[in-house]
Amino acid sequence: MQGWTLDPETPASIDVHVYLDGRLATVTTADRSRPDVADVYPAYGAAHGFSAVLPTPGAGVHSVCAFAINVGDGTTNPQLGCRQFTVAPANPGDDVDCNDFATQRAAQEWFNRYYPYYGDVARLDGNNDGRACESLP
Ligand SMILES: [Ca+2]
Ligand SMILES: [Ca+2]
Ligand SMILES: [Ca+2]
Repeated sequence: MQGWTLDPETPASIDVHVYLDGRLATVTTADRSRPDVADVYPAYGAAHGFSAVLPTPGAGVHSVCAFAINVGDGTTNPQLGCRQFTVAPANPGDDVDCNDFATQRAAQEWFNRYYPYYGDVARLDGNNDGRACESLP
């Protein structure tokens, strides 16, 4: 995640806290050169850009939010932005068969997890009707 921020009280670089799924993931300082910011706010200089690298979360939908940490006056840490993103699960390949599952429901859950990304990668739905392993209880 990247951007820029400054606090009107100071030309100094301020901290940015980045939250992943509601938990503090990275603390960084917005001290990278952003001449375009200095063009708009000459009194504050250019050292206000940030770029945060996050640990890669597991498969699923995640949110990342950045907050500028206030200095001096003010009591809130303004939210700079939030973004949702999806991490795809790794391709499991054709490593399961219907007899690896006890129930149709379990097979269906497996199927539903991977189908959006890789299709019927393990061939659990031979008749292509979206229902995996009909023969299971
Ligand atoms: Ca302030
Ligand atoms: Ca298979
Ligand atoms: Ca089927």
